Amino acid sequence: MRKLKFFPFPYFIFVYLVISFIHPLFADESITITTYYPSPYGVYKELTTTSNAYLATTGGYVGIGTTVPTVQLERACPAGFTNIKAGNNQLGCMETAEHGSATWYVAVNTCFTTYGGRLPIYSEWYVAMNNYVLTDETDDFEWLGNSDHFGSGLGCGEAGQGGLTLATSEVPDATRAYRCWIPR
Ligand SMILES: [Ca+2]
Repeated sequence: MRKLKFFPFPYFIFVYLVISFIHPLFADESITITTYYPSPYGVYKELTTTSNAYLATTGGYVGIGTTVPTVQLERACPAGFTNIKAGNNQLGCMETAEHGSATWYVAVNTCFTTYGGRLPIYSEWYVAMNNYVLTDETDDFEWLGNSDHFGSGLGCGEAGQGGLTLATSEVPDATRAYRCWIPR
């Protein structure tokens, strides 16, 4: 009977080590975590759902661009804007300071190209001025986004000269101050 010329044990260790090294290079890892109350806290760098997503379903708030939301769904406002919110709802972001005079066309286009926003309609402008302290609220007329249709004496909305409740309309080629509005 032939004698075994090598001891097999080290050979299997070597194969095991090679497989252990190669396996993670080609394998996808899929981990499903099911948690029950109380659920753990977690911070994720990136999170993707391929189907439904449910957030803050039993209370709490959802923040986008903020870690301190105070209403059900809140987007952070850019610098220079005031967050307009009440009653667990964010209405939008109103520019805190007005722009210098420009035509209605320039005002509308500037708000869109700069912020992706628009001019506020009168109700948005009014509640922002009436509930928050913004600059130059009643020093002059500011363009509004409502009454956009021009013709037969109608014009683009304007408000703010001498009081919050003074609103009228003006032809869009006139020049007025304005501030931009970003809906939530
Ligand atoms: Ca003003």
